[in-house]
Amino acid sequence: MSAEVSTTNFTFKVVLLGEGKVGKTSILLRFVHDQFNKQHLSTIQASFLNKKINFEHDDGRNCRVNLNIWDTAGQEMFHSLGPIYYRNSQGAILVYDVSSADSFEKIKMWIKELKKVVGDEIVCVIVGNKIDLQKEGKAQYDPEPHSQYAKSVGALHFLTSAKLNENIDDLFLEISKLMIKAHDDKQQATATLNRSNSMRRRLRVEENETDVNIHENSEASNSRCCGR
Ligand SMILES: Nc1nc2c(ncn2[C@@H]2O[C@H](COP(=O)(O)OP(=O)(O)OP(=O)(O)O)[C@@H](O)[C@H]2O)c(=O)[nH]1
Ligand SMILES: [Mg+2]
Repeated sequence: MSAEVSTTNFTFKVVLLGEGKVGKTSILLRFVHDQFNKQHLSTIQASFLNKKINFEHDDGRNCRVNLNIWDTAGQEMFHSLGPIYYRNSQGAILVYDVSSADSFEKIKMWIKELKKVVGDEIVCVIVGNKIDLQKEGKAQYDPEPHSQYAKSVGALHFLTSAKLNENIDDLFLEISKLMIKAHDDKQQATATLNRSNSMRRRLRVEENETDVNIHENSEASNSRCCGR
């Protein structure tokens, strides 16, 4: 007889951020449609795609995650639209191009902005894309300082190639696991807060009841004292 394992459903909003041409759209198209386009078509403002993934979590739960992934425009003129897309997101994927030092500097700026505007409410993953260029000898890339930086800001660091479909599925799987953890932690914190609030309320009620008892007792002793 096989025990039926229940599935836990989640829906998360994830936003792709980073400089123009780093490969945000390519990462999304590879993940959702398993496609790659050699041409660069600048994203205008933003667009989104959905994808559901199923997996067994490390804690044994069967999870079904509905990812609502927003692909934003990297061009500077669209930068001010960022908060519209990241404010209600549970996850942010910050993409740079491993062959462009400038694009990594842009990541630092995004991290600063996210920490300032949404704090620790959002799970951040930093992604160095186009690692195939290294293999082809078209880029010299040392990932170590970037990994160190990611660690220092509490973010995971991933190296991907949308072109060769390397690490793309893992990227979305890992960010999903982190968002589930953040969701669980938040629920636990709320439950603890509710428990301590109801405890405080009960203590207050008990204090009031004690007042009444004291009052009643003192009336009783008064009446005895006065002999009425
Ligand atoms: N070699 C290589 N090229 C890539 C990879 N990913 C994307 N590209 C190319 O890089 C260029 C830009 O890719 P996009 O996905 O359009 O970049 P983007 O970040 O969405 O750009 P914006 O929409 O302007 O912000 C395109 O020519 C892609 O074919 C990759 O992993 N390896
Ligand atoms: Mg794009």
